Amino acid sequence: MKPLTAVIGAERAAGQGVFDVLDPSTGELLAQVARCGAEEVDHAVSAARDTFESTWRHTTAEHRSKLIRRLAEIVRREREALADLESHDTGKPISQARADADVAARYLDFYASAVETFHGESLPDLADGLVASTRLEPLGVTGHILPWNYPLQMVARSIAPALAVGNCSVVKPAEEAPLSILRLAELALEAGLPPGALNVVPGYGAEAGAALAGHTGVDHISFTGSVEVGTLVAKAAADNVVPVLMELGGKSPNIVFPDADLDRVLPVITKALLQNAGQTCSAGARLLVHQDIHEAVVTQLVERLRGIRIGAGFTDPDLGPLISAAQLDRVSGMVEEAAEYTKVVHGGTRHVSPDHPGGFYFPPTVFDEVDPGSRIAQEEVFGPVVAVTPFRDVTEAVEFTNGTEYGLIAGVWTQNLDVAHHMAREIRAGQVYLNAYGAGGGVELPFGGYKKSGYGREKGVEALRSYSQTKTVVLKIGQVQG
Ligand code: TXE
Repeated sequence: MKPLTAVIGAERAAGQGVFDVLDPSTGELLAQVARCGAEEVDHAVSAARDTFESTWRHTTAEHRSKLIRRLAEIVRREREALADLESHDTGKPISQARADADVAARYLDFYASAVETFHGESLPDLADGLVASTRLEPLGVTGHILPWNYPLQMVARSIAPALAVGNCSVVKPAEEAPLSILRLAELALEAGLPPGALNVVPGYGAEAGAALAGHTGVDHISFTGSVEVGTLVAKAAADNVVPVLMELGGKSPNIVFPDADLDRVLPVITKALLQNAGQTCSAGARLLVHQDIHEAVVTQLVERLRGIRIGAGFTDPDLGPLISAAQLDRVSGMVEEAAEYTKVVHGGTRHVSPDHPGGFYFPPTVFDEVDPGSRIAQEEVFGPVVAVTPFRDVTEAVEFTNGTEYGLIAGVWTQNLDVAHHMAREIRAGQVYLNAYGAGGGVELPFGGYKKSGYGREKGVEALRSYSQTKTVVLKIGQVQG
C-alpha cells in the first residue's frame, strides 16, 4: 500500500513515517498516510505565506471567485468518488456522504458568489472635512484544525470563505479521517488555485495539530472539535495573539410542546438521532417533551428505531458505525454508566455486525425520564444516544433547554406563535429552529455556539467577516478656494 502524502505548495510531501487509517465499517486498514509534525507544518505555513504575499493577496475577488467556482464544478464531477472515499473513511452511509459532497460544492459556490459583493463601507462627510472608507482585507495565513465527523463538508465550509477573501490556508485533518481532505487539496491544484493556497498536513493532534496551533507564522486558527482540545488550541494561539474561531460540542435539544404536529416531529427527531451515527455537533441529543404527550412520543420514537437497519456505511444503512474503537469504548462506557441510574427504553449495548464483526457499531439508544442535571443529560456522548426528559410548562422548557454548559442549536415544536417566539428569544444557542431541526446543508445560515459550544461564526456571509479584518482609510479634504 503506497502511503498518501501531505500536500504542501506544489509538493507531495512525506512525513515522519506514516499512520494507519481504518475503515470503521470493517475495522480493516484503509490507507496509510504521511505523519506530519512540526517540520512539515512549518513548510506548509511558509508555502502559504509565500503564495499569499507573492500572488493571492494581489488578486481580485472576481479572479478568486472564478477559481473557487471551478473547484466546485470539479467536486461535483468527482461526487461519486469523493462520497465513496468519505463513506469508507468515516463509516457514514454512502447517501449521507453523497449529500456531504453536494454541500461541499455548495459552500464553494456560495462563497465564490458572496465574495463578489463583499465590500467595505463608505463614510462620507464626517466632521473636520474627513471622508473615510473601510477595506476588508484577508488575515494572511489561516490554520484550520478539523474533526473526523464531516471532513469534506467542514473543509469546504472553512477554506471556501478563507480563500475567497484572499487568505492562504493550512489544514490539519483529523487522523481518523483525512482522505477526502487530501483529495480536495489535489483537486484545488487541478482547478488552478496557485500551489500554496491550500496546504494539507495530516497527522496526530499532539504533533501536527499542536504545531499549527502554536505557529508564529499563522494569523488565524479555526478549530472544530472537543472543548478540551479547543481550550489547548486557544491557549497556544493566545501566546502569539492569534485569534481563534471555535466550533465545539453541543447537547442540543428538540423541545416538543403538546400542540406539536407529531407526524412532522417524529421523522425529524429520528433523523437528528441517527444522522452520522449521532456524531454531529448539532445532533439531537436531548428530547424535551411536554408531560401530556411524553409517553406517546417515546413510544412512537422507539417503534421507528426498531425498524432501522444497522450496517456498513458503503451498504447505505440507516445507521453506520462509530468512527473508531476508541469512540465505541467512549460511547459504550457513557451509556453503561447512565444505565445504572436511568431507564433505557431502547438499545444500550454494543451491536455486533454478523457481516463485519470488526466494525465499530453501536445501536440507537433511548434513555427515558432522564434527570436534566444527570451526566447523560449534560455531557456530549457523540453517538446515537438521546436523553428524553418530560417538562411541565414553558418556564421549565426554557430552564431545561438552557441548563447545560453548551448552546449550539435547538428545535422548538409548537403551533403556538407566542410560545415559538418566546422560546426563540429565551434560548441561549447559536441557531433556533421553529418546527424544524438543523438545516443540514444550510450554507447560508450563520452557525456557531453560545457558552461552551464555542465562539465566532462559520457559514453564511458572516464567515467572510470571520476570515477578514477591517482597515479604515481616512482622507482629509482641504478647503477649496475660488
Ligand atoms: O476530538 P479532538 P476527538 C467532540 C465529541 C467527541 C470528542 C472527542 O464529543 O466525542 O470531541 O473527539 C486535533 N493540538 N467532538 O478526540 O481531539 C485532532 O487531531 C491541536 C465534537 O476526535 O478535539 C483533530 O484534528 N490539535 C466535534 C481535532 O483536533 C489537536 C467534532 C479534533 O479532535 C490536539 C469532533 C492538540 N493538542 C469531536 N489534539 C464537533 N464540534 O463537531 C487533537 N487535535
